Amino acid sequence: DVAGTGGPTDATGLRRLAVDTLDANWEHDHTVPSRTLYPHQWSWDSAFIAIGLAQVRPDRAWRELTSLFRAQWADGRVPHIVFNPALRVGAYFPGPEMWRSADVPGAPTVATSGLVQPPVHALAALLAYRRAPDPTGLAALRRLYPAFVAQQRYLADRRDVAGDGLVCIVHPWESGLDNSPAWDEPMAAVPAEAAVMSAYRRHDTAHADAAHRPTDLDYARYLAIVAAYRDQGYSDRDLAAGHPFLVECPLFNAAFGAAEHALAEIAALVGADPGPHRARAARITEALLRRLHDRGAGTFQPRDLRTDRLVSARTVLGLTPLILPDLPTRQADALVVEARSARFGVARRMDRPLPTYDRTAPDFEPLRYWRGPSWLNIGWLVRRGLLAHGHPELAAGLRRSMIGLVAGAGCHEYFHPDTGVGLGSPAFSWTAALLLDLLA
Ligand code: 2M8
Repeated sequence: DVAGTGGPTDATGLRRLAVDTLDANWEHDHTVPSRTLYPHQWSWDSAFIAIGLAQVRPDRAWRELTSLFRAQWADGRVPHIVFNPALRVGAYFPGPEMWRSADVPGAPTVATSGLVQPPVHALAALLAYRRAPDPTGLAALRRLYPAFVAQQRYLADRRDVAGDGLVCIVHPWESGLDNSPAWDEPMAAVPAEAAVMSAYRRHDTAHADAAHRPTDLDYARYLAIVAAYRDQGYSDRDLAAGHPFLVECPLFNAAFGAAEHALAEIAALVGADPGPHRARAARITEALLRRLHDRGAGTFQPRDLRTDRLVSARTVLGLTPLILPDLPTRQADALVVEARSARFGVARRMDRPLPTYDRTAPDFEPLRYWRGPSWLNIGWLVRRGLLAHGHPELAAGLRRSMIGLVAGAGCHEYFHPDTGVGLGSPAFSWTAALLLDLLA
C-alpha cells in the first residue's frame, strides 16, 4: 500500500512527523498551511488543523479557531485568507494590495480577502471539544458559538442568490478546490485573457511546478472575478444581475448543512436552543436533494446559476454530501455506488488513493492540483460520510489508503493518484493534522 519512498511506517513515527510539521508551521496564534506556498492563515485549513491539534495541543486548537474568527467581518463572513502583517509584500499572490479589505466598512483591522470557504469550523470545534471536553474547551465553545451562528447567517441571508435555501459561491477559490473540472463550464463564461497575467508575478509557481498548478488563464479569470466582487465593495446585493461566477457547490452546501448539525450539538452544550439548528439542517439537506442531486448520475453536481444547469463533470465534490447524517438512504446508497465505481475506486482494500476527479475521464490529470491528485481533507470527509452511513469496512479501506500515502511520501499537500508520490508543498498542515485524527 505504501509508495515506499522511505517515510516512517509505524504509527509512532507518523505521529511524530505530523506533530513536527504542525509545530514548524505554527505562527504566534495560527498555523500556516505551508511556509512557502501559503504563508498566511486560511479559513478551512484552520478548521482541519484544529481537528488535528486537538489530539496533541488542545490549547492551540482553540487559539487557531479564535484567531481566525477575530478576523470575521461585521456581516458575519469569515474571510478565506487572514494576512499576516509581519510578512513582506509579495509573500503570497494575490496579497492585501489586490483585496483592499481596509477600504470596506465592516472589515477587520487586519487585512483579509473578501471571499469565504466551506464552513467546516463548527464541526471542527465540536470534534475538538469531544477530544478534550474540559472547562477550557467549553469556555471556547461558548465564545465561538455566536461567531459560528453569524457565519451561517451570512451564508443563509446574503449568499442565497437563487432563493432556494442553498449557498452560492462567487469564486472557485470559495470551493477550496480551485481548478476542479467542476468549474470548467462556469469558468469558460468568465471573460479574461491569459495575457493579463503578464502584468502580475505569480508566487505559487516559484514554489511548485507550474504543471501541477492552475494555468495562467485560470489565474487571469480568478483575478477578474476578484476585481468584479471587490469593485462592488464585496456587497452581495445584485450578484445575480452581473457577477461572472455564481455556482451552488455540493461540498460547500454539505458543509453548510453539517455546520447546522454540529451547531445543534454545540447549542446543547452551551445552554442554547438546538431546535432551530436542527430545522435549518433539515431544510439544507432537502434543498441539496432538490437542486443538486442528479438522479441519472446518482451523484450530486454543482449548479451553474448563470445557466441554471447542473455541471456534467463527475468530481469528488459529488460524494461529499455523505457527511450529512440525514441524507436519505436511497441517495446515500447511490453515492456509495459512485464511490466504489472505477471513477473513484473506494474499496476495503484500495489499490490506489481516492482521486479528486473521475479517473476514467479523458481529461483526468494525475499531476494537476484539484484535477486528479489525491488530497487528505477530501478523503477525510468521504470517510466520515461512509461511517455516518454504515460502511465501516469501506471507511477503513479509505483510512488505510490515506495513512499509506503519508507513510510513503510524508505530509505532502497532495499525492499522485496512481503512484502516491508526494506533490505540492512537502510540509502541509492539514495533511499532518488529519493524519493525527486518523491515527487517534
Ligand atoms: C489553495 O487555494 C489557494 C487560494 O485560496 C491558492 O491556490 O493559492 C486551495 O487548495 C485551498 O483549498 C486551500 O485552502 C489553500 C491553502 O491551503 O490553497
